[in-house]
Amino acid sequence: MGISISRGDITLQHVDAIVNAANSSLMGGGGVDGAIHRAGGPAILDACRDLRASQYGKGLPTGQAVATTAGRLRARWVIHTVGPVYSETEDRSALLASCYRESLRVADELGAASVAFPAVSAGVYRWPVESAARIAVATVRETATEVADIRFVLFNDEVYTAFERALG
Ligand code: AR6
Repeated sequence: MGISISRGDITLQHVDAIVNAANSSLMGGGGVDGAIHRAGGPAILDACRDLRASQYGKGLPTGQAVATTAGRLRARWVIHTVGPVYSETEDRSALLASCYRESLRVADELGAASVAFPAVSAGVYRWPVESAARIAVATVRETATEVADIRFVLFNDEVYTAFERALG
């Protein structure tokens, strides 16, 4: 397994699966979620609606992951995961780690050889960037997976630098 980082827009990645930092509703939102739905087109939202109408009637729980088509994106699949909202009074690190572990489990089920991750929870959900990067890198390193190429695609310098430090 190879882990790399790059700066930029995750929707432009040539990978088998792009991970989306979604919310439980799976109905889209801002940040990377908005960018993925915009670039991938309505097929992604249609697939999310189907999931809500079937096994995820109450939404996708925090820390879990589920795949849909990637629509018009170059990727074959989008893997939606729901990060925890950061809390100063409760340690939700295990839920954030679970997002990376579960996304890789879904990627293995799909047979994806390459996966791109954003910095889950590090935007609207306010997770401190250094901590988000440490949890992301440590969890991916600890997870047994068939995915050969794992990329963290970071949108700004601050997040990129934090991941660079976490990779060591
Ligand atoms: N490519 C890569 N990274 C991006 C992109 C992009 N195109 N756009 C933003 N980022 P966020 P969260 C970075 O807020 O904190 C949504 O409304 C961003 O700079 O997208 O998990 C959902 O619907 C940050 O570093 O996700 C949920 O309601 C990282 O992606 C909520 O936000 C994650 O920021 C989820 O919040």
